Amino acid sequence: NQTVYLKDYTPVPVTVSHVALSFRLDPQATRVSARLTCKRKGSGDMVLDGEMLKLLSIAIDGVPLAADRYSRTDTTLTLYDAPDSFVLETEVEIAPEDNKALSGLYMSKGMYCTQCEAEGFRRITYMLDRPDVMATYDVEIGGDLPVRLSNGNETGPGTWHDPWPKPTYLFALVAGDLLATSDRFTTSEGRDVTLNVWVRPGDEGLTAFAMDSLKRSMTWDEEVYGRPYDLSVFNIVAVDDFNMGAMENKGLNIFNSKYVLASPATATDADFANIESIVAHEYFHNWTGNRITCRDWFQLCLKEGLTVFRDQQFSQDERGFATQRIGDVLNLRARQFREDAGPLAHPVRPESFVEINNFYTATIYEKGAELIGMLRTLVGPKGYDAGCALYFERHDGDAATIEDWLACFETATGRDLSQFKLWYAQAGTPRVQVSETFKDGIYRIDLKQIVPDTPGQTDKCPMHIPLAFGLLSQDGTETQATQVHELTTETGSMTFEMSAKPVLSILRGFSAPVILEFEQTESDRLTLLAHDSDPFNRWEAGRVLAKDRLMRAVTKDAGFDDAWLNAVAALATDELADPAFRALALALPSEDDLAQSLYGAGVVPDPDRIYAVRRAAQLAIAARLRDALPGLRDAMATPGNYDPKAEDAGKRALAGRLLGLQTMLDGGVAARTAYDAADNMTDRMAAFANLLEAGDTTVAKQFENDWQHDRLVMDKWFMAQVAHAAPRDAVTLADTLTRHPDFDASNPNRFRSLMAGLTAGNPAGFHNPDGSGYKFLADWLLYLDKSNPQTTARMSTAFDGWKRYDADRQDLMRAQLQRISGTEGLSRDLSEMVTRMLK
Ligand code: B3K
Ligand code: ZN
Repeated sequence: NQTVYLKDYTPVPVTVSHVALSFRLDPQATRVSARLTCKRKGSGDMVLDGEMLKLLSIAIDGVPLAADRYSRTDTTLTLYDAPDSFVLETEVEIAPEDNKALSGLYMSKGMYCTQCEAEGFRRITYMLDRPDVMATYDVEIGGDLPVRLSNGNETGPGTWHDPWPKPTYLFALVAGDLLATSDRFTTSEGRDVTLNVWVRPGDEGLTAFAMDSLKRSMTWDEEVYGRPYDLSVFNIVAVDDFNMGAMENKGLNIFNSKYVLASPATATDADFANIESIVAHEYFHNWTGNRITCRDWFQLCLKEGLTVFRDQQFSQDERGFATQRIGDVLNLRARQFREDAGPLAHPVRPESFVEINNFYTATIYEKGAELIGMLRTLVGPKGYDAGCALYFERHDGDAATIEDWLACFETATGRDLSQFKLWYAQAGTPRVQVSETFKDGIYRIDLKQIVPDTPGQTDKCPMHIPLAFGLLSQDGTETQATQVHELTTETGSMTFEMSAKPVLSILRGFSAPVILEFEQTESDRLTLLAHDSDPFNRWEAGRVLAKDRLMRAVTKDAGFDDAWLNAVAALATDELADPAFRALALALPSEDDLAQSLYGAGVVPDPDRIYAVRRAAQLAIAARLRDALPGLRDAMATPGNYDPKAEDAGKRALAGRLLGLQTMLDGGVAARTAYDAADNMTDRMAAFANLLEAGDTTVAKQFENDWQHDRLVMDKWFMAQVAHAAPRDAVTLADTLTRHPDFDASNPNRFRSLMAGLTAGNPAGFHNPDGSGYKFLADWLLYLDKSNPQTTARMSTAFDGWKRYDADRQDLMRAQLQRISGTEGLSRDLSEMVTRMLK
C-alpha cells in the first residue's frame, strides 16, 4: 500500500485528447473497445492505469503491438517508445455483475451503471486515470437495452458525444429498463435543454421534487454566479446501490435513489431538503468541478469545498438564511470538529494519502466550504464575485489548484492571501479565547488563538481568522452593527470608549470554523438569547446556556435551574419567533457533542451518564411546559395537503420536538395518536421514534407491515429501531435485525442505516461497557470489506473517537481495531483507516 504525496506531482509525458469507447454490455463479459488519441508532451514511457481488466487486443495506429513494446502489472499498462502522436486501441473484457465494490462499471437491480470518481475508470479500460488528463469523448453503447446513456449530447440511439474536455472520473454510462420524467429549460444564453430524471419502472411517481429542485438550481446558478448550462440534455439517474450520495458526471448525474425519490407519504422534510441540496450540489459541479476541475486529488477541496459552499448559499436562499446556517454549523461541528479532534484529522488540502476515497471527508467538504465563506467575508461580497468571475474566465477548461483559485482573489481584490492559505495546510480546529474588561469608560476585548497539534503536525503558525462581531447595550439594543475583526496574530485586542459595559456578540454567523472559549456572563448570554440581531448568535447563546447546564449536570450532578428552564420555555412559546428557529433552539446538544466537549474540557465522557442527563434535561423542560404543550402542538398544524416548503417543514419540526417532550410526560399516549393520524412521513417518523423511545412493543411490527414494500422507508425502519432502542438493548437488537430477511449488507443504504443507527444514533448503546457494540461493528466491517471497501472504510470512522473514553472502553476498542488491522487481505481503504486510527 503505497503513499502518494502532493510534493511528487508530475505532469504526464503523454496526454490523451480524445477518447472513443464502444461497449458491448454483458453481465459477465462486457467488451470495451477504446481508441485513445495520444500526444507526447515530454520524455518518458506512457503508463496507463487498469485494474481487473482482461486484455484482448492492443494496437497503435491500427497495427497490433508486439509483446516487447509494452508490459503489464495488476494495475498498469506501460507503453515503451510511444511515438509523438498516435492512436492507442485496446479491447478488454470485464464482469460488471461481479463488481460489488460499486466502483467502475457495475450492476444494480438489473441496470448497468458506473461510478468513476475517484479511480473507477481504470476498472473499465486502460487509460491515464487522473484528473489532469482532459479529453473529449465519443461513446457507443451497443445492444438492445431500451435506455443507453452517457455524457454529453446524444447523436443517435446509444451513441453520445461530449464536446467538453473532461477527466476520466466524470465519465458515466447507464443502461437498462428505465423511465424518464422529462421537462425543458431555456438557459440565459437561449440554449434549449431537455431535462430527464430516470428511474426504474414503478418509481416514476417519485421524481417531481427532484426535477423542480433541478430547475431552481439552474436558474439560481445563472442569477447568482452567471453560470449557464452547456449541453442540450441534462440527465439524472436514480440507482439503488450506490456508495455515496450522488455523482456529478458531465451531463449525466447518477444519484443514490435516496436523494431523488420522494413523496409526502415516503419522504421526510429532511429527505426533501437533502434532495434539494444534493441535486443543486451535483448540478453546480458542472462549473465548479467539471468545466474547471482539479489538477490532482490533493486539490479535491477546490471543487468540493466550493461546491458545498454554493449549495449552502442556494439552500439559504431557498429555505431561509438562519435555519440553514444553524443546520450547517451543527453538521460541521458534529462531523468535522469531531474529525479534526481525533486521529483522522487532516488538512483541507492533504499532503499525502494511501487511498483517495478515504478523503471524501467532512474536512474536505464542510471545512472546505467554511474556507470559502471566510474568504468571502474577508474580501466582501463584491470582491468575492469579482474573484469568482476571474476564476471562471481564467481557468475554464483547466485542471486547477488551490493556488490558482487564491490567485484570482488576490488579483481581483489586491488582498494578500498568503496567511489565509494556512487554512488549507494546517489541520485542527483553532480555539479562540476571548476575555473582556470594562474600566474607566474603556471596554476591552482580548483575543488569543491556539492552533492545536494534529497527527503529523505540531507548532503551527497563527491563522487569519475573521471574527464578525457586534455590541449590544445591556437592555439588548444593538449599539454597534456587525464588523469584522481580523485576528492574524496569536493575540489581539480591541478597545472601545463606552459609558457602560456592552454585551458582546462575537463570531456572528459563525464567521470562522473555530471553537470559542469565552466565559461570558450568564446575564449577557440571556440578553443575546433574547435580543441579538444576529440569528445565529441568538441561537448560539441558547446553545451555550444549555451545554453549560448539561456539562455541569454530568460532572457535578447539578440540577436544572429555573432561569434556564424559563428561558427555554419562553423561546418555545414565543409566537413571534419562527417555528423552525424555535425547533432548533429546543434541540439539546447531542450525546456525541457533549462527549466531545467533555473530552475537550479534560473530562472522560461516560456515555450512559450523558444519555441519562440529556433525558433528565428533556424531562425538566417538558415538565416546565406541561400545560402549554397541547396548545403549542395544535398551533403547529399545517392544514391542507403536505407541502415540503420550509415554512411548513419548520412547523412540523417544532411539532416533532414538542411531541418528544410530551412523550417524556405521557409515556407515548400522544405519540400513538400522532402515529395513527399521520398523513406524511415526517409526522409518522417523529411519532414512530417517540413510540420506540417510550418502549412501545407493537409499533415496529405495524410499521413493517405497512412499509415492507418500500426499500427507502424500510431503511428508516432499520435505523430508527436501533437508534431509539434502550442503550442496553441496542446491540442485541441490531444483531437480530441483521438476520431480518430484508437486511442486505451489500446495499450500502441498508448497511449504513443499521450500522449508523447504532454508532451515531445510539452512542450509549454502541459504547456498551461489555464491548459488544465494538465487536459487532468490527465483525461487520471485516465481512463487508471483502466486497465493498469504500463503504466499509467510511463506516469504520465510528471508532475514531476511541481515545476519548475510559481505559476499559479504550482497551476494548483498540482490541477491535487491532483485530481488524491484523486481518489478512484487508482492503487498502480499511487498512489505511485503521492504521491512522491506531497511531
Ligand atoms: N464527487 C462525488 C463524490 C465522489 C466520491 C468518491 N469516493 C459527489 C460529490 O461530491 O458531489
Ligand atoms: Zn461534490
